[in-house]
Amino acid sequence: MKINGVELRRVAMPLKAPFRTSFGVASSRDVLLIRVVTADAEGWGECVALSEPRYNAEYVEGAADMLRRFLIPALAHAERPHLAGAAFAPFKGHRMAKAGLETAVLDAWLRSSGESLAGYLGAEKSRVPSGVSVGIMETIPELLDTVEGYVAEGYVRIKLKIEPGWDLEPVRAVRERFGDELLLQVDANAAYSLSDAPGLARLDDFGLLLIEQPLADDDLVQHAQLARRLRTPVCLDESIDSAAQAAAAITLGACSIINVKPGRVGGYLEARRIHDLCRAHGVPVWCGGMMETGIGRAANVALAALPGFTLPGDTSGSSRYFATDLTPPFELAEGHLAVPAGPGIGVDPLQEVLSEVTVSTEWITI
Ligand code: OSB
Ligand code: MG
Repeated sequence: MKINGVELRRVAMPLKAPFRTSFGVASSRDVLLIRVVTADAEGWGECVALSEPRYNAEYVEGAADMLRRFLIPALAHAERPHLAGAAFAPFKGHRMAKAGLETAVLDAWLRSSGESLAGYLGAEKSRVPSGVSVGIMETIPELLDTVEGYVAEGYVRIKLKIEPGWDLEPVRAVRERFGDELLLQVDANAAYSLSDAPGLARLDDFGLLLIEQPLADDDLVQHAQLARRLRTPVCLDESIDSAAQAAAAITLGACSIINVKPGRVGGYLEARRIHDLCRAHGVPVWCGGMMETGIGRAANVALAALPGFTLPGDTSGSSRYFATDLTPPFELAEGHLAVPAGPGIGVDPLQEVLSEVTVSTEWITI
């Protein structure tokens, strides 16, 4: 597969409402799209780095620099998707940049052979259950109204963002209002320390599915210590950036569930390795999200259809974040999203929407 060149495209997607986490608040999504052009197909990838390095070390402008300076030139030696990882390996880190480019190459390659990403990855489902991530709010009534809206839309699982001072009360209020049957979990984005263990143990009474990333990204040992002090299962997000790290976390007992985000781990092929590893160890996985547009969402939904994804993911409908998505919108049907079945990621950007939200484009010849 001869690659002619790669387009980097920055798009500005306004969010329907500000989204607050323990690491910051976002009111628009600054997205880097990657389009790989070959003689017989083109492929799309979405780099999920955020504008600022607050979730992890990557950020959009840094990813764009990494792509133009190192990763796109390295593609000259790796024009098949399964060779891209090896071509990128000499360059440390920057997994979100690598993932975006690898996905675009994979999409172009699959489109030229007519195979779907879901089929290629080994998906066994034609639809996946939808969970939704709910930001930190000013007040409990505001939170309850928001959750009520999502429950009415059919979301099958609610995730509450938490931080010190916004944890026990919101969880208690949501449990009281929506009952014990609601699948409920929390995500701290590394906002706590081990000395908060007694407070976090008070969440044990609420029957949560899991607590996601309570402690610092780089502290597997303390996560293992915390996990022994909680009945709520510990799930890792930020800490897991590779299959090797997933193996270490499982071995240490740092988590019993893993949130798989393809961008965070360097792409869909590494994400599948983590899936395979976790499945072999009986560790449930679910597909996380990074507020993707339809481009990234399509690929996430394909991954979430693999058999080891036994918990609902943050695979929400397009309308969770965007009034107008870049692709035909993903919409919930009985709390599920349909897995795209067309070639590659199975969706195309709507040209009119795309040009409206595009901030800049850059063409890099290989
Ligand atoms: O920690 O899972 C996270 C969004 C941005 C960065 C990190 C996270 C999130 C979410 C929302 O929780 C996921 C989504 O709905 O796409
Ligand atoms: Mg998370």
